[in-house]
Amino acid sequence: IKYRFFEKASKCSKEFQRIKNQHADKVIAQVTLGQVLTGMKGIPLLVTDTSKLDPNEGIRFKGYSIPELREKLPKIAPDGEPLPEGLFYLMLIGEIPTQEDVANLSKDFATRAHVPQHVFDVIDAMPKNSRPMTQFSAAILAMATESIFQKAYRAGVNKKYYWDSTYEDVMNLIARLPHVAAYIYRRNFHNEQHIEPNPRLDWAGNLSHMMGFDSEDVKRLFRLYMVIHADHEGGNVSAHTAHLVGSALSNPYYAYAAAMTGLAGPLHGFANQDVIHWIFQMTEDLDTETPTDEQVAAYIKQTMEEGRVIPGYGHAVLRKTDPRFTAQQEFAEKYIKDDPMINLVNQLYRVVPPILSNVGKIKNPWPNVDAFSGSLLYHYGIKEYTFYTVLFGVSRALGVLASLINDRVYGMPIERPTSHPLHWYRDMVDGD
Ligand code: AMX
Repeated sequence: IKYRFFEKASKCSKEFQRIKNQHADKVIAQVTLGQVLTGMKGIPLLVTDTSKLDPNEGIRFKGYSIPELREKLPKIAPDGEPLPEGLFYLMLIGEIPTQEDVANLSKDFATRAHVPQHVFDVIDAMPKNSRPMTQFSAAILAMATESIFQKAYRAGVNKKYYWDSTYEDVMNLIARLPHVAAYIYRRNFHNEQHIEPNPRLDWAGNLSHMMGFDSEDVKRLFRLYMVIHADHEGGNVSAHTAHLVGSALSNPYYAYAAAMTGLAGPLHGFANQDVIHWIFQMTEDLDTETPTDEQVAAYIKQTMEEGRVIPGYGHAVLRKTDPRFTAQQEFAEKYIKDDPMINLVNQLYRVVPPILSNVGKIKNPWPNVDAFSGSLLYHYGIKEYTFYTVLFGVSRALGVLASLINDRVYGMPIERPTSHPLHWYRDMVDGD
């Protein structure tokens, strides 16, 4: 896989260098002050090849939509969900893998999956009430002792080979994340009764196993979950952070630990736990498990009047229902009959969008991926919702770290936009 990847990526690298050298003066966009002051939305500033987000259609990975991935990527059982290893292969190499390619990748991850003891020691040294994402980010940082890139850099490797040791770090890191995540889960919620990995299982199946869920139902959900959370082009907080930190030639462990501290924010990956927390607060405050649409509508309005957002709704880029939401909804319809939490999530889908639309300023009233994911986990007995963002974090490694290897093959420079004090912008509009 490594050399198949390099063969493809080096062609793109030549394109990158040619465009950079021959067309650097070409103007490709105008920047408005509004864009600068609202989070740089819509400015084409990054090169990311793994996936592309369309505001109306949603994410495509190397051109494939989520329904297409569910149909075309290799699966363990013909009617099951695609293996995330296959998506990783697709993002790296640009082709749908064969069953054999995916089996080889699963084996490769299994052979790299050993987590050094000091990483578990670092986790164990933290108070049990530290947030799971705090433990997860710290554990990834602690794993930087293993960085092959860092050793190669110190030994003076030529910059054209940076990609090689980055690839090794990325493969090792992805292989080890499920064990780290499961360790945190069992430590916090199952009395430190840890479960060893099973090297015969696929990457997502093994995560489910180590968390203590050996049913095919949960493994199937985890495969879907890991596929749909893997990437969302380059500008989201976790992907952009990994790219930015990586652009300083920080090793992949540093870059990914930083990305995870971004994912831990409520406007990003923390939203998946916030959704369940908010639903619980609502049913408690309304004193009913089955509120009417009118009660729910009033609660939504009250939340916004308190200056809070409705978690799981809205998006910086998307302008329609997130296809990742729809994929999970279809999964629930197929496999789950009448679950109270899922019923509430579906009720919110009916009630929230018209209210958010009426506010006027909210650009996207539709649900994002986080509106659904917690209810599925909850249904299968993973009720400890403070852990949910860690699962998002395991998955996001696939796309973000595939991009980091690309960055190194392309020889991307350090990222360094310009900043100005507020008066500079004021003078631009008011004169001095
Ligand atoms: N509830 C209430 N208000 C919302 C809202 C929501 N779900 N979504 C947007 N708004 C508000 C914003 O806070 C902003 O208010 P302000 O002008 O007073 O600051 C205004 O509407 C305009 O925001 P926007 O341009 O539509 O969105 P954005 O690009 O600034 O933010 C996002 C996008 C996702 C942060 C926002 O929609 C939000 O906070 N949603 C809830 C949290 C959430 O679900 N995050 C997960 C996103 C997906 C992910 O990364 N995992």
